[in-house]
Amino acid sequence: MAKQKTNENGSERDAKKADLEKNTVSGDGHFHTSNHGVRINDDQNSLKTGERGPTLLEDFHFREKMTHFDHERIPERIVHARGSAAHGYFELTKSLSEYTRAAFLQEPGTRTPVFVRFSTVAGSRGSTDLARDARGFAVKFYTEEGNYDLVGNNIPVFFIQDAMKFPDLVHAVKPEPDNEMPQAASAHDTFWDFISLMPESMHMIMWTMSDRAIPRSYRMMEGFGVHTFKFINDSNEAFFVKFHWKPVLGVHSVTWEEAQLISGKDPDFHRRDLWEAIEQGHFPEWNFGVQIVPEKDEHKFDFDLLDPTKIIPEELVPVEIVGKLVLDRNPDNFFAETEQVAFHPGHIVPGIDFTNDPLLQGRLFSYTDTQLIRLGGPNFQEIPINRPVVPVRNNQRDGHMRQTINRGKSSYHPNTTGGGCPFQAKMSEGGFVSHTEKIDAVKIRARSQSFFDHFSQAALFYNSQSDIEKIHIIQALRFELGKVKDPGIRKRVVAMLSQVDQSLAGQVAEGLGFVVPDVPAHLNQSIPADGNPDDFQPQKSAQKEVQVSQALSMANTVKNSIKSRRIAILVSEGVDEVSLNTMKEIIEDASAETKILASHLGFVSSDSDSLIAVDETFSTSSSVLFDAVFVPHGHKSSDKLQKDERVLNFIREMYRHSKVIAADRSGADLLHAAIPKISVQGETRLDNLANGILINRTAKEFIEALSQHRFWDREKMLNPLD
Ligand code: HDE
Repeated sequence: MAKQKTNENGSERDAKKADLEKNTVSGDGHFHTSNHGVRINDDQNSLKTGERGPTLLEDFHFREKMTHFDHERIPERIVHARGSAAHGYFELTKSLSEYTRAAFLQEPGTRTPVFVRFSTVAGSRGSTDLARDARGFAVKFYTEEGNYDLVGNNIPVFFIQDAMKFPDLVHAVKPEPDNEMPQAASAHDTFWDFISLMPESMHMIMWTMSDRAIPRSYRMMEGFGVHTFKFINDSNEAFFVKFHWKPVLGVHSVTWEEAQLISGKDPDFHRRDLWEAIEQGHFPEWNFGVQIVPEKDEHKFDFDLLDPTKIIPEELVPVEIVGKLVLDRNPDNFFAETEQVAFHPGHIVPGIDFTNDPLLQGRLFSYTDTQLIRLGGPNFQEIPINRPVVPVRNNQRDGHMRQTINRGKSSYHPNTTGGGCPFQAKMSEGGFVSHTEKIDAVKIRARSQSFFDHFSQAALFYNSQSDIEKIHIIQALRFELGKVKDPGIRKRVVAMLSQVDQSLAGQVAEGLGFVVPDVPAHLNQSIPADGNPDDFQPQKSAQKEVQVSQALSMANTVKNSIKSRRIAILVSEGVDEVSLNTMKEIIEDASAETKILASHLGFVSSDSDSLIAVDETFSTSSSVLFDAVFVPHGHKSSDKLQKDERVLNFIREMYRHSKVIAADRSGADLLHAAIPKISVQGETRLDNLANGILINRTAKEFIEALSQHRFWDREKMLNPLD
């Protein structure tokens, strides 16, 4: 008998299975089989008694196929249901051995495979990517010491201070229970009712009402660990640490009007953007930063490090960049990977530990619990995307869908039947040992006084914004509260805003048609055990160390690249081929992407009668899916474009959304037809570099303008708060 291939366990059957595996899972042209491996001869017709007769119960293939289909959906995540993910790696650039003994943070150059999932929070699985919402930024590091999950958001603070309030927050923001409306939106009564009674949420509200909550791309948003964590080094010293992801492409957003239009035109906008960038080799990249505070400095700040509604301003503790994250591979299968991945803030490795942040402590319970219902049982860690790269050996056994075939008698510890295996690892052998922390306390259901300043950092955020960012926050609040039906809720929120900034509250109130009301008698629901609710007022310290923080404004972000930006080129018959191709090549050389848009698919003929291939039409595409527009030279082409209302609207939207608009010679006729002229130092003209409108400008000027992302002054000229 020919020698059979064997795997490491010597099982012939397993070896054979491994050989066959790719045939059954890849759908790569091999025979169709049933799930018990029998080749299927007819997948078109069910088994019947006669060609026109009833279907037979014995049709095992039909029943198996239909049963599987009937069970294809699993419960979606209760929050963060809508998401997209990618594989990649984390590379350490600076050793953190001084602070932590985590193996993957020791040697610069060490690469750790990662799987990263981005998400919105409130919407269900099929909802739009462009909802006004926080974004999840969850990273699973497959380290040599086991999996480490950094399950963060694109906003560095959270709505609530204690996990006890999480179900309330989520119930309030989700669609209302009587009519299941609105989907993926916070602009409704229950959310704002809850917020109006929850002053601790005010800092996070400032962020979610800012443009941070409507990112241009997952690739252009920051990520934060939110809680303060602990690093523990080899000498068992502890350091407080906050984690940051800083996108190499800078932090950029769309406008609220755009977000709403994109939600209709392409609700998969962020998912598509991430997928396509990776397919095109524009691998998304972030720098990894840490803010480190020695244990002895825990009480040095005028806020509590354990309070998840607070940041550590970068002016007080700078962010040190120590690594980079690169996403370079799309998942093979959305369900198997993106849907079944199970993150958990409790997945930590030696050298990293928790703090007593009460929000974090509560999360440590919730994440395993939710996987039990979502992924169907306790063996979710065995799903391929969740498995660590190191072996798993313990005495856990059985349960739904167990994959591991444990051998031998022993499933307990201590034992002799299994030779004492698996052994416990000493700290020196890489065993995880929780950091020893002295706690001398009474059992109490309460919150520390040091958590009660709810407004200073909300004000810090607001004060750190540029003028246009402030305007966007006011507009967002007018929109959200304008959708609220109960006037009492609106007024309570505005009263609370007055604790952040009087002029902010005044302008929001004006948009809602009332004057800023008095501050309610007791704003604070976080009542200490022995306190009288009526005595308890939130504090706002008079003078804070940091009044304005540069890092909080997107106006100060990186603006040096047009990599992977999308530029629409509008054409019609008679377009000047040289004008078009020159610009197209320059843009593509700078690693940006062009799409040729015309009124029909197929080809348009140029002025020299060559055929130009059309990528998308004015009906299938939309201005909001692009970062800039270019109209090439060509009298005939420009004339025809001007007669198309869709094209005029395309340019007008580009103008309203403060994007770069460029034209070559007669292409400018279209711009003149679509947008108003601007008066610059007494001269009325359209071309204006400072305003992002470029006529007959050089390629260098175009690239520089586009790397600015937006020209917000244009918006200011439109009197946005009128
Ligand atoms: Fe989560 N959160 N969360 N969360 N969270 C979940 O876990 C929870 C919080 C975050 O892409 C759930 O597997 C509680 C803060 C992300 O799969 C659930 C509390 C931050 C993701 C859960 C919080 C997050 C989740 C739902 C308050 C930023 C998506 C499905 C104590 C630091 C991960 C799941 C992914 C998902 C509970 C607060 C981030 C129910 C109880 C703060 C990025 O377990």
